Amino acid sequence: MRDLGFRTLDLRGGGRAEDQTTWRGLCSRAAGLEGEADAAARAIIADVRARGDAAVCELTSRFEQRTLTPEQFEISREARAEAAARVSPDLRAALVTAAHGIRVFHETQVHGHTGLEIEDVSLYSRVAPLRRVAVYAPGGTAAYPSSVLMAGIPAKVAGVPEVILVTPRAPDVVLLAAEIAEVDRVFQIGGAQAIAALALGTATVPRVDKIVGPGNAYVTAAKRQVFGLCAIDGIAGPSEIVVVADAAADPELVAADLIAQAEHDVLACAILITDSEPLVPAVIAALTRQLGDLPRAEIASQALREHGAAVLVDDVAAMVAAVNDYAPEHVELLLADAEAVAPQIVTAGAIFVGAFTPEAAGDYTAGPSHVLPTAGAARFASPLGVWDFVKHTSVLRLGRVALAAQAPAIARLARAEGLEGHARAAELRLRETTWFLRHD
Ligand code: HSO
Ligand code: ZN
Repeated sequence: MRDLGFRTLDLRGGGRAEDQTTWRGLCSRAAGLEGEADAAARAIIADVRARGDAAVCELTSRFEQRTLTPEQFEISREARAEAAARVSPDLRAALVTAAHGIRVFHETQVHGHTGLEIEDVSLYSRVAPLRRVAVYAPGGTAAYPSSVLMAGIPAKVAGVPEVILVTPRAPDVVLLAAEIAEVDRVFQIGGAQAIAALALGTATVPRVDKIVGPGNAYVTAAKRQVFGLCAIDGIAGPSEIVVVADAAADPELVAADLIAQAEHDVLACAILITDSEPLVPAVIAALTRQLGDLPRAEIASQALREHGAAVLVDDVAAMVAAVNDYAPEHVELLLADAEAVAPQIVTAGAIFVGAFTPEAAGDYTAGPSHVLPTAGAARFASPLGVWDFVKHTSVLRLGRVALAAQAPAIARLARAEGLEGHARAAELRLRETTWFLRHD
């Protein structure tokens, strides 16, 4: 049998110097840095800004070999319903099951107002949904209906009145997922030109407040460049998993879950971290066997070889430290005491605790969104959730007594900053005029 090439890094007792260097390299990976896609996206955004719909049509035909007129950008309600009706009943039932789990979970995230009310002062943050957001769904083999549920449902639970699905290709099952997620409109445009059109607005494409969802390098580059014109959810890199396993773990489960990640993409990262030396060859044997009849074996093997590794460390504390350094999108704990280790992991996008929680459950039905921070962004970023689709507005109300108490400080600070107008704006209100008192 051909050697899988799944490298082993030995970090025990300080580790081999070259393995340490390789591991540091894996931990400092970054999502698509500035590159060729950025220059292309910049030119596309400028073109859409100048020519709107005409640019979107021309770029779609150039990059996607599709002819599309502006009247065809949006898929009509009737066409969507017809497509959704063509999906097989068992696939429909599975999507409904997944949507139920996702909706129930996200309803736990909805929150109310915060603030304080003391005497004649009321200060609070008003939480309100964004008014219009776009969910981008990539085309090609990554046209996942599950991702439409995972982004569309939290947006709707947050109360966004208009959720737009944007995708270069809309297979029937994606349109059914849009219907189940209660998406409002669907546009069949894609690439950097779609991102530009959404951020700027064209005659046909409405301007949105936020764009979420993963896309290819050009979509990602365009999202980064339009940030500021609208919000974005983050910069998505290739999907990744760390499986943390000890001597008690079943090597077949470890291998299955590494493969489930590696089959996404040749760039996917699937890493095993363990303190059990015998587990490593057992997992490699299981990987080789399981890849034998896997439809996407080519992709998975290349990902395992080029971006995967088995990392051998001394003990549980070292496993935890390694996960926190790597900051994975997903981490699975296949440990005798997974429950005790989970709270110590602070940098992962999602933590899967115990042998009955495969990452695949998180991908489809469990409920938390599978749109998660990648490329180490889990150090500072969060899973997609209801919080991505709301904004806060501060609401301040002072009465006369409160303003009188604050006015001297306001005036003093304003004058120190050379802003006399500010000082007067506060002081004016405290003059004893009958006109003013009527508004008190
Ligand atoms: N594991 C992927 C999501 C996905 N898996 C969609 C299957 N379909 C990134 O988190
Ligand atoms: Zn997946």
